[in-house]
Amino acid sequence: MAKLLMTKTTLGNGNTDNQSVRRWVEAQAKLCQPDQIYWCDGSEAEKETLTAEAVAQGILVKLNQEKLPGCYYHRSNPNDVARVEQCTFICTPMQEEAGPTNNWMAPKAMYAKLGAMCAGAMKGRTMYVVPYLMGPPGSPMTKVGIELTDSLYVVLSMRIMARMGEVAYKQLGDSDDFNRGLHCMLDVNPDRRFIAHFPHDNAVISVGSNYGGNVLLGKKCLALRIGSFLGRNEGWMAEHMLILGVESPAGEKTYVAAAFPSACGKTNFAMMVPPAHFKGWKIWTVGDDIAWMKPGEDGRLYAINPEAGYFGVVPGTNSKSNPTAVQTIARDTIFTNVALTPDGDVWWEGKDGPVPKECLDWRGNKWTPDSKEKAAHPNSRFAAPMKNNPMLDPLANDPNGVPISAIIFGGRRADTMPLVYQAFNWIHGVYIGATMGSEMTAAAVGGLGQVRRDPMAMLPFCGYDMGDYFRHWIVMRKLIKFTPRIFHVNWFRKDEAGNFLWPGFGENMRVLKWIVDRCNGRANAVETPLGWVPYAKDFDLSGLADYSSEKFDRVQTINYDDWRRELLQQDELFMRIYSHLPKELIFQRELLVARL
Ligand code: OXD
Ligand code: MN
Repeated sequence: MAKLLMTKTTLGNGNTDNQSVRRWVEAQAKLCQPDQIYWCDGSEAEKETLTAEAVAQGILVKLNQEKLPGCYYHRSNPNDVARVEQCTFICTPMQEEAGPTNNWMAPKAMYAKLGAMCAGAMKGRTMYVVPYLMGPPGSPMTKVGIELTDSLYVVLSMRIMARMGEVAYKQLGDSDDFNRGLHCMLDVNPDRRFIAHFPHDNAVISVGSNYGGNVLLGKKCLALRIGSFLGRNEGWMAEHMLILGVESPAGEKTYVAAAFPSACGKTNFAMMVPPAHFKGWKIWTVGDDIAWMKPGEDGRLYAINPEAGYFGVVPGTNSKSNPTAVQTIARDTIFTNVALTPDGDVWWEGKDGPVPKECLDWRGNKWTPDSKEKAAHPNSRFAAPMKNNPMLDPLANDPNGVPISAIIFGGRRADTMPLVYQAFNWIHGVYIGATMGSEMTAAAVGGLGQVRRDPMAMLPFCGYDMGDYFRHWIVMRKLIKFTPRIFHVNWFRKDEAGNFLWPGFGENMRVLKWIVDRCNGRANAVETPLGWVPYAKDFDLSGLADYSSEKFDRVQTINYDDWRRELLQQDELFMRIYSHLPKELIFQRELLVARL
């Protein structure tokens, strides 16, 4: 292969003849002025070299390899621990295209602003060229991205989260259709932090952060914000959804996609282990965060998981909440912002086993059980390869994806929302998704605990106007012959004393079974103003200790006062996005009011 015509020292074995890639990298290097350019090839040897380098530089700490083979630890700057929506911009030529729920700046102005910040920003540093795929190799749905970054932590995380290296150049060939991602850490200063998307150029520039959601550019930036924009233009859907396969004892497989806001249990749900009572049932994981869905030739909706790893919230992960994750993160994992024990192990609130007598907290300060602060940051994360998942679906790497029978929307709601109900039809389901609300979590900075509208869990991730996005959902109906059934769930409803009305975790299998049975024409349901719901007698509660059918009725109650308030809150979103809001959704609202 021809040597790269770089003016800088070039390192690494990654190489490409693709002229568009080479010209673009050259131009960015001219701007950022790194001392050297490292072309990643994605090999195991490279992983070893770069990991050793990261350890030598103090970016990673090698964990106890006997307990945690292949695992490393990273501490981020304490000002940089979550996504920052106020610093996230959609830069379309017209503000109207980005819509009222996105921050906007004209592309020219943003390129100029960030260009000035990036100028010379990599002096004395290395620019890593990270080619990657979102999606299985060879899939017509797969997209190529190239991320240029001065963060070794990003390089090593990207190779877990995406299919990274030569495989991307192979898929790209001599095309210039790749996402151009530039990441400069700068001084990791919140005042100089921007995550800017240029959907018309298929480009992203991220500066001033080193937190996963802001800087692993394949994930939220390409797979969701740019992806949703591309999907609208190209006739497919990019969604903030897990994908799982439910296998019955008879071997019947039903695939389900589910949208919950960040840190509301998508990873746990995607890796659920059915309780003992569900003998012979299995849950297989396809993905835990993102689904790209496209109508197939047979008229069904097919989904791929564009990612290759899991970037999950650590606290609360244990063998009750997610035994599959416990196995998945036992090796080859990068832990960020958890606590570090004296024997080179990691710890977090809610981990199995004893609380350590002493450790270093996520900031590196001494921590004991008497400390007032949490040892692990509430948004501390693991980055683990999906191939470690013992329940990885055999079709997770299938270029054709998996056929989706049900779509589930859900939020974290202490009141109002029943455990489960089913939409009357697709358009009603779009309304249910569009009006979703959830209590805010630590995955994003600000507003903890407040209910905010988070349509389809895409509020922070939709790369264009939210009303147009709803329109796209409605248009997709015409392209899918066998539409998935749509459901809403809420695992988090509480009674007046603040106790959860549903046990959650593995017991969510009971809800999933009803959903799967509905899709396969087997379960009864009764019509309510909200949609179809199960009667206690049609819902499997057997073997669930201390759970009466009265309690089930309570978790399913429709409280009319709550719903009046809910409708007013939903209106706030609809008013905000009114100019592009499809009229169909206003009719759906009227119908709901009439039914209530
Ligand atoms: C995530 C998020 O990291 O949604 O997946 O914040
Ligand atoms: Mn997410």
